[in-house]
Amino acid sequence: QANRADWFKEAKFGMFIHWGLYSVLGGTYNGHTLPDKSFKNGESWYAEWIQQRLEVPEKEYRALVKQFNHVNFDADAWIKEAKNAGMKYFVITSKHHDGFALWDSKVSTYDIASTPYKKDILGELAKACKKYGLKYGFYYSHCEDWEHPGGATPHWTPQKTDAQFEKYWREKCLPQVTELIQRYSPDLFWFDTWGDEQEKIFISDKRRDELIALIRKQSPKTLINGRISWLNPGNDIDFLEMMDNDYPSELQHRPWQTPATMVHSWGWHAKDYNWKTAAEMIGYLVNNVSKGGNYLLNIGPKPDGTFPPMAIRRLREMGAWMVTNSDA
Ligand code: FUL
Repeated sequence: QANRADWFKEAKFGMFIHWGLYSVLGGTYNGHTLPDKSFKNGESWYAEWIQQRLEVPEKEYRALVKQFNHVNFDADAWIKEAKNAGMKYFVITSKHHDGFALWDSKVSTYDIASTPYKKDILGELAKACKKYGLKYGFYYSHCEDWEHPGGATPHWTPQKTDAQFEKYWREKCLPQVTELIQRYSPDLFWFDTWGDEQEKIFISDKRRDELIALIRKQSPKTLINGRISWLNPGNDIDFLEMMDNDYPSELQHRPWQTPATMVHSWGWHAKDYNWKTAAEMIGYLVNNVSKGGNYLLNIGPKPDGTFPPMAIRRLREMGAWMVTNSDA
């Protein structure tokens, strides 16, 4: 009997995209640049975390909406690069932790419709994926949301109450996930928690199961990842994000992938010089595939909508390796 995750098990290689308001800042705010490696207690000060890490005042961060104007965005060009690199699926940040929606959301004005660039980015990408035969899905930050007054924020900031979070959950999270399903019919959701204390309270088993049930009911084909609740994913998830074998053994027979990025940050960082070579990344890919897993490789597009040339070069090198090493 066909299983909804069959395609995922065969896919092996996918493209991940982190793109949002943070891309406009490119890792630098007010003369301060985020490091391109982990520092202080091994923490990663990623470019997509700039609002929190460099304490950008809310008003200023919101003002980036008016600067998010990616005149050179070309969905076809992105997906063609993915296809030529040998990738079989595509995952993009529909909403990262900052709370900004990359589609025209009816439940929030903090969205693409408020930017000068009003095109339906997710719709164009979904269309291109269909054209090139890639599956597609959305990263959606369901726990952290730095815009809604009830959304979770990092542990070093004042915490919300459970009642506040509940309001966020009903007003923004659940309706937005529904919008994404109804409008774009995604093949997967990539939810994001990372296993801290706060998550145990906010993403209770009850809320986790409510979100899963909502998706299963509306779209039985859509896969759900284990990071819907890092500490307690439950039994009804489809695949795991594996970084260092950190799941209980009873879950380890699930399909899995490693999310990885070409530099240190996931979102665009103009001064992140930590590019991995194509050869290194092929090594990671082969290592995963040899153990039955997938490799989801991330690119942080520039604010104008193009891929950094360094990323394109690596995608093409990997694609060339695929051609010379496949039996097709
Ligand atoms: C993490 C996030 O905090 C990072 O910003 C990034 O999205 C990574 C893939 O997952 O949990």
